[in-house]
Amino acid sequence: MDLFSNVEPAHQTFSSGLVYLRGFALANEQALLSDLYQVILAAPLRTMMTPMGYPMSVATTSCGALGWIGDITGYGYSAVDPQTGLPWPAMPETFLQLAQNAALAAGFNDFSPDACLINQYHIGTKMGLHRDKDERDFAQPIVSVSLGIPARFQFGGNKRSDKPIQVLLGHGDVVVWGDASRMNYHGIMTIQPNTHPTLGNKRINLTFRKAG
Ligand code: MD6
Ligand code: FE
Repeated sequence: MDLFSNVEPAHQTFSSGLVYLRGFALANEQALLSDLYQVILAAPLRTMMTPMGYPMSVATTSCGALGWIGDITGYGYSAVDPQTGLPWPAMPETFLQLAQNAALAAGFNDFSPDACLINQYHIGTKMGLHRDKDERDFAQPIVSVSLGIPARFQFGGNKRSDKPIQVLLGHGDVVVWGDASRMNYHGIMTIQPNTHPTLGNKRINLTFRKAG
């Protein structure tokens, strides 16, 4: 592990404004995963409802001052976990450091996320093209951390019809988007069968936002 600790991760900025940071989350992997398990123990993953009344295929929880919730009335943020009636678990320091360091590496100073949405995908699940528009502060970027089995991420433009690029996101990869691309369409293509040594047949995505 330490053999490679002085090697810069591969950074790439796509023309649509997406910044890709390969393996950026691996520097502190063990602490990050152990904090993730603590958060999921306190606020278990659960399936939210779409406004159409269907359960989402992706299981979700949150940490930080605000958590993302979905139900029949729509999507939004809440300071309280509706399942436990308690505030969401605090955002672990490892999460905050990672999000801020990734934002900085992508050229965004002063990222102050107050919400970390945790999504768990199993094989066969996907997330259709959408934009993240439930937050109040679009001046701040989105930082998205991928863990576990790989997924094909689609990142398009400001219009749904803009042809998306595809980026394979593996364990520890981080993508950041903001400014002109903050409202760009993006999604996850159907997760293909795979296994990861620690996370098994799951993919977990952490997305950090300034929601409030
Ligand atoms: C990803 N996730 O899983 C991208 N957006 O890599 C998202 O774009 C996303 O997981 C809104 C809410 C939950 C998400
Ligand atoms: Fe999204």
